[in-house]
Amino acid sequence: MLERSDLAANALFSLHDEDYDRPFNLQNLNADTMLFTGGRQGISLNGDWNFCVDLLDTGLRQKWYAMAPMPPGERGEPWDYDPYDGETIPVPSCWQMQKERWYFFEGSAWYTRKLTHDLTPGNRLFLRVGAAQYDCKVFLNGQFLGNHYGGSTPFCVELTEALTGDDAWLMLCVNNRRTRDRVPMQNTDWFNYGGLYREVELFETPATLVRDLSVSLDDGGIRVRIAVDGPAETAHFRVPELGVDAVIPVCDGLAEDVLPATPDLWSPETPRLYDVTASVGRDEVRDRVGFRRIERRGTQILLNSAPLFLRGISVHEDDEALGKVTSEADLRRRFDHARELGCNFLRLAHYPHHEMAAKLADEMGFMIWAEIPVYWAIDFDNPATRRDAENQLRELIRRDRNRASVIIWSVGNENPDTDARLDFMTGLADLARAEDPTRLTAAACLINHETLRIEDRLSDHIDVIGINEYYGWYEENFEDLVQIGANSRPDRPVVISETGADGDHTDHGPKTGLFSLAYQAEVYEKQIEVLRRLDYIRGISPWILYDFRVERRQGVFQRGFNRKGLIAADKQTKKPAFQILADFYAELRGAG
Ligand code: GCB
Repeated sequence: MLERSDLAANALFSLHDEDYDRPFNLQNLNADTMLFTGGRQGISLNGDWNFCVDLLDTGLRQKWYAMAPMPPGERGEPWDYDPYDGETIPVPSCWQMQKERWYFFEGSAWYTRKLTHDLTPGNRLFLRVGAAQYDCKVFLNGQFLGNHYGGSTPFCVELTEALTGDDAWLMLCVNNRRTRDRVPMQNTDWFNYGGLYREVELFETPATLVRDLSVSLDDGGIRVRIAVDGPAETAHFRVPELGVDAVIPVCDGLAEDVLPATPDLWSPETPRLYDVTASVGRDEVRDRVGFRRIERRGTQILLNSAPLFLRGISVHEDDEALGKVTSEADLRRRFDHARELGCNFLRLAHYPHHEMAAKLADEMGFMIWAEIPVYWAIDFDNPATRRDAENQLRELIRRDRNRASVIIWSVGNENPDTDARLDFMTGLADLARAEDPTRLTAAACLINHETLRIEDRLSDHIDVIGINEYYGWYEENFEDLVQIGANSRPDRPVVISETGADGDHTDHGPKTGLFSLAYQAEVYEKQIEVLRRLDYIRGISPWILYDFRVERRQGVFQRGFNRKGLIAADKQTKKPAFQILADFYAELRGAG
């Protein structure tokens, strides 16, 4: 803070304090503080917030969050930033997409807005941030309430106690710097957007509330688990269409039971959903849930006991104009394109996508591979990094585990096979199973292109082995794919989690050879020809539905984009390879 009494000394101290971040990096806003928000009436905090980028972290050093609103004329000291005036930014948004001068900005940025909420006495108030890339520190009226790590999962913080007086000011400091200890680390093949890029909301609840609700199919019927915050003797659970209406005792904050019921099963062909309600005292939450069984048996993946081939497509959360900001219309267009391709499956790469994605997939009948960004190099030896990855996985699972569409939790992508990585990632696979025993685990594993084998010790610890192979692009001989199967003899299902080639559809694009649309189409044709002979493959999710923005692709045909999309970054222009894959999937559907 710009201490009136001793400004010069404080300024000097703050310049020399390299541990300024430590008190603000508690990561106490985590999976354990999440709030189930289904059916709750939120109060949107979307819209314009005061905004300032802060490359040098001056705000944390000087304590900008502690500067109470004051007219400029009354200030006894020079402020280096005025949180209550000046530039604004819309929430949700990625700052890169707002102003050209923020395009490559990586660092902290301050978001400030006034809260005018009339809290009913005895009630509680929670702030929920849909996602903030990557570290988000929360201050209310100058008081630090905690921070959250991880750029793609939601978090909640209770404001009740700190909400004093009529003029409450909320300040969030969001930092997207790429650092060695984060997940992902410095290097990725997608753009490092920054900011509050998903919805920000307030939720008011009674003193005793449903903290969490999980519902799944069980042998005896429906398993329900209600986590209760506050004193309560019983919880009430209902699925009217199934005649389920149960009062369940609460013991140590948990109400758990298996209730007899025989729901119609969810599948992509019949995406049947049921309304469920859980209440405790005056608090009630709701969800729409599908019931289905997903298993691996030998080398097969079974949905509701029937073997399955995953006709998939990979997709990033990226938009030419909006960056990572997603809307329902954008997601519906995505699923419409997937339907046009003939897909029954999407890989949501390489981090948790907007929660609406799995909700729409539930409704529209698509299966989903959901993933956390344990991508390429990660500081696998660092216990703090491991805690962060585990928390991101927990948050993803707790957010989406009522979604029938989600069949796979993937714990990582193309990581080097070291002892530290094996320990880290088997830990994640175990955690996924412990949090949610009803789904399959997966990862994109490694192929040794010299010995032509799947060679990755992690593959023994997950249910589905993903392989990313780029024959025709990074590798040459398509026939190797046949050999890889013969040499590896996998004992569990293998899915080609990526394959593809770049195709530049613009006027700059070449007519033949690498980066031409013709070449991309040819790669798809050859892939498909070989695929017909691969009996060890249980599904594919080619790379990728849309071209996407990325810093590391600066070739003449890339110009800041990965152009392996079947559709260009405008999300309209289809490349010829689109139809080739669509024809193949039509053929598979006919055969299946
Ligand atoms: C991969 C990565 C993916 C890249 C892709 C590519 O193997 O998993 O993130 O974007 O290759 O285009 O090189």
